[in-house]
Amino acid sequence: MNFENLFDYDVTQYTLVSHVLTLGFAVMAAGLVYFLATRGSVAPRYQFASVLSAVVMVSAFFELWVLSERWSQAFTWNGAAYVQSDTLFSNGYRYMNWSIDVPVLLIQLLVVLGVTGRAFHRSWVTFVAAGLAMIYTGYAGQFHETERSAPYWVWGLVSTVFFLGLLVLVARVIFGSLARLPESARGVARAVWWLVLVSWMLYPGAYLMPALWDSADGVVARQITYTVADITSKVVYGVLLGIIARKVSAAEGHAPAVDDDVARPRGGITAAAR
Ligand code: RET
Repeated sequence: MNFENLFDYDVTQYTLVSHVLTLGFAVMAAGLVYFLATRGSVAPRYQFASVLSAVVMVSAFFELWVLSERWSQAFTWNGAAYVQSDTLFSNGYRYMNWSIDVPVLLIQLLVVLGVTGRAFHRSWVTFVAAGLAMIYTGYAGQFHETERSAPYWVWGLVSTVFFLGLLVLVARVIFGSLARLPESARGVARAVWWLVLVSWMLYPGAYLMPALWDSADGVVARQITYTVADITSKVVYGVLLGIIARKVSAAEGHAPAVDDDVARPRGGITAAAR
């Protein structure tokens, strides 16, 4: 049982949650179009990263859509407030979505940063194992968030250990790859690190919300936090990785990316038309 089910909501609170959930899945749909449309601007070996972004978009779209439907079924207007109906709202759907998205987002990093061979295999296995362990221990803990008994804190803590391990690994992969990247891509790679650090920390923040702000406003804050985290960790992250892939492709001489990189089409119909 999630703490969303404990409160009544006024019109503003109810509508705000409904709007941010809708914003969430609308951005995922927009992201899907963007990642598929820009796929051809990178060298073939980086195009897999765009496909992975598209996979993340589709799974997040459906998860947030279901969650949004769930929100509108779980509460009904009684003339004074939105009150609980016979359907429960549940953030558990988010955890199921992360079990797809977290491994995919991390593998995407390896593809774009050009990690190959045994190093790729080793990082891939650790990313998936630590990612799933982080998610499922947190999933076990969130069932106890309304009473905040020992399992809530213990599972949350165990999950945090895996989370910190993952962050160390991500830092190693990013900073260990900088020397291999062209000069023009290094700043973006560092930005990816900061983005991961800040956007991923929002998820444990949302987990803690029942303990920090146990009220209907806390529910609104939690759903806004989740939406900001989703848009930054999935979409903005994918856009930044796409920029790195284009810069690396340009440095490797992939023609569409070279044009893109200097923002000035050369030759052909486009130049003639100018
Ligand atoms: C939990 C439980 C409490 C402790 C910690 C957590 C971390 C969750 C994270 C989730 C990241 C999700 C992403 C999804 C993208 O699609 C499980 C909330 C540390 C870091 C990046």
